[in-house]
Amino acid sequence: SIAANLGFPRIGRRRELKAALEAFWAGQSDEAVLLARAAALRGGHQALQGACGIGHIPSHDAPLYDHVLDHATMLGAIPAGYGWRGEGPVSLATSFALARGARGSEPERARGIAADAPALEMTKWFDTNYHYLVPRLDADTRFVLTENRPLALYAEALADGRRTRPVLLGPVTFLLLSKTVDGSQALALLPRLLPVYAEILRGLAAAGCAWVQVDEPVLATDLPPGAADALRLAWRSMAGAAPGLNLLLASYFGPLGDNLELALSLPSAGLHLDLVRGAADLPAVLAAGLPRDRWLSCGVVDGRNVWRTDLRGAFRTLESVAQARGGAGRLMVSPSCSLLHVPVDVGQEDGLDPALKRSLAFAVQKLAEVRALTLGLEQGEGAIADALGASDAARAARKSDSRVSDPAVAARLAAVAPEMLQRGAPYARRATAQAARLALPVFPTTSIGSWPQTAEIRQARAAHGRGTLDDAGYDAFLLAETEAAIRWQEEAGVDVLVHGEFERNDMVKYFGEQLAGYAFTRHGWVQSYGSRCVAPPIIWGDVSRPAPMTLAWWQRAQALTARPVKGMLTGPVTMLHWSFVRDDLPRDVVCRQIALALRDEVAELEAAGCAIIQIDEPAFREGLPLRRAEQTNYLRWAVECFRLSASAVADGTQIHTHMCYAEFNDIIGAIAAMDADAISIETARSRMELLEAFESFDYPNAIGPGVWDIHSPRVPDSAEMTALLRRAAARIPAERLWVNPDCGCKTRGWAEVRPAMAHVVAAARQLRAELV
Ligand code: THG
Ligand code: ZN
Repeated sequence: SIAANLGFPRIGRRRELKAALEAFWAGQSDEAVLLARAAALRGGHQALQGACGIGHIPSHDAPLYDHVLDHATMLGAIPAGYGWRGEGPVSLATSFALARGARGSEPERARGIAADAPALEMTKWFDTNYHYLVPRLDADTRFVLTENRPLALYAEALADGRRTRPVLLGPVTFLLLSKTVDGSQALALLPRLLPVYAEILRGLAAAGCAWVQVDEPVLATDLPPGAADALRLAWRSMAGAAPGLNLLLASYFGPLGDNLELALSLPSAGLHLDLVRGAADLPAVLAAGLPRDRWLSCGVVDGRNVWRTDLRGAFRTLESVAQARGGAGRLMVSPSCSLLHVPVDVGQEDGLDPALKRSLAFAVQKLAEVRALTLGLEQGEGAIADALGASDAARAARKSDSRVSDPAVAARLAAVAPEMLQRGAPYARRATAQAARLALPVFPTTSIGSWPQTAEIRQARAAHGRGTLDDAGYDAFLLAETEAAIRWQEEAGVDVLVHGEFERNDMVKYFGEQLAGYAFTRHGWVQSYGSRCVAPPIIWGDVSRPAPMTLAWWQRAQALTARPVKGMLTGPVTMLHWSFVRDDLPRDVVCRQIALALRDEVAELEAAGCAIIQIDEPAFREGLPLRRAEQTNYLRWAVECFRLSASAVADGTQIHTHMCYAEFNDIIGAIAAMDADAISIETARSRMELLEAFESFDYPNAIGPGVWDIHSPRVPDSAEMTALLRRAAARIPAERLWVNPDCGCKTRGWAEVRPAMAHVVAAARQLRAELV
């Protein structure tokens, strides 16, 4: 049996890739330096995996920015305007213009990149918090191999003495993740795509490469029409292209389920199964009898979470597989998916509680687990008795840790009654009470919550963290920023103000730090997109709220103005999705614990006089399970958790929520069921196309469709915003329409925010005038 890995974190244990990229973009290094740094990093990572005892080390798994972008540029799937001339290698300038939008720089002009070329759209990679760039295709797209990068990287590793297993995004998954701009069927391009795959695979075979990992995670989803046939065609073609080459078909993130037979029927030398999320597949795979001459890669180590593996349980699973197959031959032991989704090494976390630290495994520790399990298969259980014992001990310690379970939290959860999920009155009566209390104009204006996190704010936060700025100095600085923001909003004529969230950085971190049951890492970074990372907190115990979290800042802001200032909270579902969650409780139970903690905060804000409380749920949609059959259940408990957090208030208190990313159409019913009095959503980029959802579904409460796309530095004029607003007003009754940007403004600068918010207010005033 072979110890294998499917992908290693690219960013580096100290985010070396981030530093290299950002230095290059800032003009502080050149292309040669960037490429050398990236090569050193991947060489180091491969050596590290070798030292962990991994036999099949992945290569071509460490793109500079994003693997889907790299795949598209390798295939020549590059829209016009990005400076690529239709053949040959793609320049870094072109790749980065696709990733980040053109900057109008000299190297861009020299290559003919249009100064206003926008970035490709970003979207979430399956149900993870990683964003990939969406390739743009149309019926005329022609694929050419611009450069055989898997081959180049295989050769690079070989020159270092390592035989690696290149990773290749599968053709059907690639097409299904792409977007056609002309409404044509992406899968129709498959026949044009397959010769390029054949060329890549032949090149690898000729170089002596033994195995290629071809990722088709669409097999873990409900396949759209035509996908099964496309997979059959693609795999027949790939298997025939280089008969000596072993292809490992890799699916992950869930069971194959009804795609199992299809996956087994595809001509691959091996099949990788996610046995963490897809354990349900195993009996059927063994019963169906994957032919003995084919390899089975058992993904028994969780690549999506940070907990130590139950090594004994995983070993039992592997033994049962070996027994069913008549021996441990042709077995691979692997993480369930690429380790992209976990941090690099828990060894560098010196600030963590020691007991918690012993329960954790990041990428390096997970590979050691993979190695131990492989050794056990080869040499028998006795050979890994120490590792199994240590795993048992860590599990037992976690189970008996008195800090993990809080009886008061369990008791509160058990006492949740149905009426706690219900506001006192239906929306219409609440709206009347709120109108009387708030006396807002028609088409009220507001913003989503955050104002720019300027360089000064980041510097002050860093200085405070280092200890060079004391608590009082930092606090005075934040208060001055907040006061300036309040004064400016009043002058701009905004109706419902926000304090600006200058005291927060990542909101999940901000709230998690104030809740019991959460822990934080120092270096636990996970790539979010490009050079941007998040350090997800770890929920390791029952969650409760020892003290108010946002009350003081809301009170200080409200004291500065007679206009209403919103209370700003992050909702329970988002707090869950953007954390590493304990695996000893169902996710919905953890979510309900968070909801109860937030419910107390909501009640406390209300008691202090806060009339409008916003509970953001930007990750509500991304948490949707990949399979339709599981979506209903998720939506039920996710809606319940939101309502549990929001429903303790009186009719006259207004609850807002906010969601990022479009594509709500399929869950609009659930969004309505959240029963927030008002919701603000992203629509500006899609020019109100989102409102189509509201044609077939009568959204009952108030809604603020964004009129300004804050994701772009462009500041639209007020006429443009007025036009969007008129379109919205044609669908949504005036008394239920809010006017706002489409997301928080923390990534924008004041130079854009000031004029843009003035235009937002002008657009609302224009519509008020037209109404009269
Ligand atoms: N928080 C968390 N997850 C998220 C978001 C978030 N996922 C989706 C979306 N928002 C991702 N967006 C970003 C935007 C900016 C950054 C990361 C994700 C970012 N990160 C800093 C960096 O990499 O330099 C580090 C942040 C820090 O120092 O805390 O800029 O908002 N959990
Ligand atoms: Zn948003």
